[in-house]
Amino acid sequence: MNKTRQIPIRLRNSVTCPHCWHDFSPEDTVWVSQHLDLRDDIRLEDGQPLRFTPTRFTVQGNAIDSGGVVCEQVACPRCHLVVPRALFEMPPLFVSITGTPSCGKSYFLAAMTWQLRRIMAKSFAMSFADADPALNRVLNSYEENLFLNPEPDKASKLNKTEEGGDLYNVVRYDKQNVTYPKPFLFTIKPSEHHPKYHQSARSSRIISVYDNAGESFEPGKDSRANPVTRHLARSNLLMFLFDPTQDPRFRDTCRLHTQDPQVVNQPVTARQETVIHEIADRIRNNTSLGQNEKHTRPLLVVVTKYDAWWRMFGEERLKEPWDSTRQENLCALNLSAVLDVSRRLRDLLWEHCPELVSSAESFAKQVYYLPVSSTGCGPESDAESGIMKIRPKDIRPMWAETPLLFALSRFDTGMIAHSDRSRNNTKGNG
Ligand SMILES: Nc1nc2c(ncn2[C@@H]2O[C@H](COP(=O)(O)OP(=O)(O)OP(=O)(O)O)[C@@H](O)[C@H]2O)c(=O)[nH]1
Ligand SMILES: [Mg+2]
Ligand SMILES: [Zn+2]
Repeated sequence: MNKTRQIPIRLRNSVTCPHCWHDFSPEDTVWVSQHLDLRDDIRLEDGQPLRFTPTRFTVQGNAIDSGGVVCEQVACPRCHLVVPRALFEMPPLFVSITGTPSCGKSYFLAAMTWQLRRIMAKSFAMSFADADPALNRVLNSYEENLFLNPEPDKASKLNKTEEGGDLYNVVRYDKQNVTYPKPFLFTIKPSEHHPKYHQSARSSRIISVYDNAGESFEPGKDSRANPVTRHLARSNLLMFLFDPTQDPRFRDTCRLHTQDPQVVNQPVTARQETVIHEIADRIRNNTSLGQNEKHTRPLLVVVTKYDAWWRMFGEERLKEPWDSTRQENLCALNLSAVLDVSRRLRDLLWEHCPELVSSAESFAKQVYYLPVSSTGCGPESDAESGIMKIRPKDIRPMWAETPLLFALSRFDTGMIAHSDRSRNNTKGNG
């Protein structure tokens, strides 16, 4: 029987594994056995179900394992890790979130996905959903901790991202173990009342994003056995998170205007532009990008913890950068407003840390600067332990969704409507 017929209808010619980034043809997909005796897969930790190339299928197209049990999960033929079926139908969009330790990557990831689930549906007639809730379990627990916490008055925190453990899969190749970061996968599709709903097959995307530890961007931390940031080479969208509270020049200027312990009590200082140099090196080493060429994919410099440094920039709360259109429940992203903020933020960064702007712009052709506050307020520092926590009831993110919305609108599917500065003149889908 022809294997390609068994996986969903409009198959893509090639699929990229979000775990090991191997490109494979759908017909090479392996399936995950269900029969309890079929255990101890060669690549995975002991006890994991065997992966197999099927010869028998049900009429619905699911494989039958050698124990006669119907199977539903499919996996990558190289690393044997489970991949969602949506990958066979939708083009992937790899997003890399980079930055020094404690610059705010995990909080940003949680706030971004939480906001996008609601805003995409309510304002842009798009759905943003887990491609596979089991794969997104850790990120979902971050969101629940911050935004659905049953004890909203009790100070809480997200744990520091470790360089090993729960966020990684270990795969055995002959005698070598390789550690891959677990991807978080989301599908983006137009919903029924979107004007381009009929084009959804062409415009849907599967987003693959990772939560790396900041230490993984230090020199020497990515290797053959530990390719934890290899997504950089595949990345369609690079986000570099710059944390002004780690910069003494920013701290000196905003110290008088904030109680944030990251500014006043326990400052962490980091040479953050070194991360840009490191990601540039890794991308050059793993792609055909020459030493003197600029990267052609967009680089977003996401400037985190806006709540701590807003006085250096403007209003206390950033306004939502989208306007309503004539169509109910469909907004248009105001690109001019976003670009204006980007220009003003570039000026501020140029004044205080020109080496950062220069590193970003000498690496990538298109660089944009976007302020974000994942929490909308600063954490409190525990008097004894110094651990920083925040009360879930106080959390009100600002612009956490904007970097991805902006990138989708400007560089990708055309599914996010956009408008110009006049706010009446709507282009795109509006
Ligand atoms: N004021 C303020 N603090 C924030 C914000 N987002 C995160 N933080 C604080 O920044 C600290 C680090 O945040 P994380 O998201 O864990 O940082 P990370 O980049 O994931 O760090 P690693 O996992 O070590 O790489 C925490 O103590 C948060 O309370 C924000 O929007 N505003
Ligand atoms: Mg983290
Ligand atoms: Zn793989």
